[in-house]
Amino acid sequence: GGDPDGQLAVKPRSKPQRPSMYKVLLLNDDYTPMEFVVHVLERFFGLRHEGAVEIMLTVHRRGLAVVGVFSYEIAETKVTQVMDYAQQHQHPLQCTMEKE
Ligand code: NFA
Repeated sequence: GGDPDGQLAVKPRSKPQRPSMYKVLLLNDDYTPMEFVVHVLERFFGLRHEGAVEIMLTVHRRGLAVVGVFSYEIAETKVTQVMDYAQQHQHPLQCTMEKE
């Protein structure tokens, strides 16, 4: 026949979509030490010290900040790592994600 492997049988109905990206957000609280937040940003987000201080201060002053934008799986891993690490150190630091 004219289509031996069947690859022409179905017309694509939508363009291939880029993978959705997710913002990872850090939230302010009254108790987590500033130095701990800086450490978290360095450890889990690979930020330089100066950049980590800047983002920490943005969270402190504005209530939250975007720490980075990642694929779903990477964003979820970051959130879990930060939440587990904060809990291990008994700090109430909150980290969450939202679709960009
Ligand atoms: N607001 C916290 C403090 O004054 C510091 C903090 C910054 C906590 C960013 C959480 C996120 N110790």
